[in-house]
Amino acid sequence: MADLQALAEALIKGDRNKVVEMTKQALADKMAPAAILNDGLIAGMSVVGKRFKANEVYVPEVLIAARAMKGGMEILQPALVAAGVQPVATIVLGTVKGDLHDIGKNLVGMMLTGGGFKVVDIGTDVPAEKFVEACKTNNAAICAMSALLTTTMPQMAEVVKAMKAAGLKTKAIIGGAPVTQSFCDEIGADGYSPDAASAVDTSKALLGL
Ligand code: B1M
Repeated sequence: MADLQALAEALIKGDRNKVVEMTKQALADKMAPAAILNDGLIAGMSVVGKRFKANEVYVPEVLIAARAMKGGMEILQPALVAAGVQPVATIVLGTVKGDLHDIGKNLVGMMLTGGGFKVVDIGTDVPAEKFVEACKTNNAAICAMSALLTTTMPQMAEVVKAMKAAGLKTKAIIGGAPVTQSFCDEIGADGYSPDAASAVDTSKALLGL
């Protein structure tokens, strides 16, 4: 019988081949796809997130764990769909207009995916109207924005303004090296996260999960 704790540990180590094999084995053993996802893959990614937050592991380890998670998810996805397992919620994610930095945004996306969210990544240099349109089209619960330049931070305020003008109920969260909680309060965003792992906690807290 497949061992989901061992699956989580293989993911923490970033052992993609092992994660793929163990996910296949768990399905062959007729384990519930939701259990494989929650107690294996997401459990492992959540440990990686906590260690990253505590500076016990760094960007390369997170990328390697995310690659392993992706391998497992490719195997698991059809079974999840067949079992009717829904993602926790949908999050639209992008770097704001004028800003091309995407390394942090991509890490945030990986952590959110690892946290069970469906992430719609709309890229970099994204204008406010495109955030709004993507939130509407995808019925997003959260709109997540990244900015690395002090000069592009005001674009976050533009997105929040455009979301309010469009009457969206979608929550807005922001992050990136120059972004702070006080800036978040100033522009009326719903949440701020200092790092990729915290973005999962902030999103879950905002949705009462
Ligand atoms: Co640029 N750059 N860059 N750059 N760059 C910085 C940001 C800078 C601080 C360097 C410096 O001067 N010391 C500076 C900004 C200064 C400022 O505004 N105060 C700067 C500048 C000035 C520029 C240009 C203007 C340079 C020029 O052309 N004259 C130019 C701008 C281009 C543009 O965007 N229009 C530019 C270009 C570039 C490259 C293209 C060369 C490259 C980007 C490549 C890429 O992203 N694909 C680049 C890089 C790599 C950097 C540095 C060196 C590293 C950024 C990075 O990826 N960090 C950066 C200096 C530095 O930070 N040491 C710098 C690693 C990443 C994991 O961290 O993105 O902070 P970070 O993400 C973290 C958190 O912030 C958080 O989670 C992540 C993981 O924990 N987070 C979120 C991020 N988004 C979040 C969203 C959330 C929650 C958390 O919720 C939604």
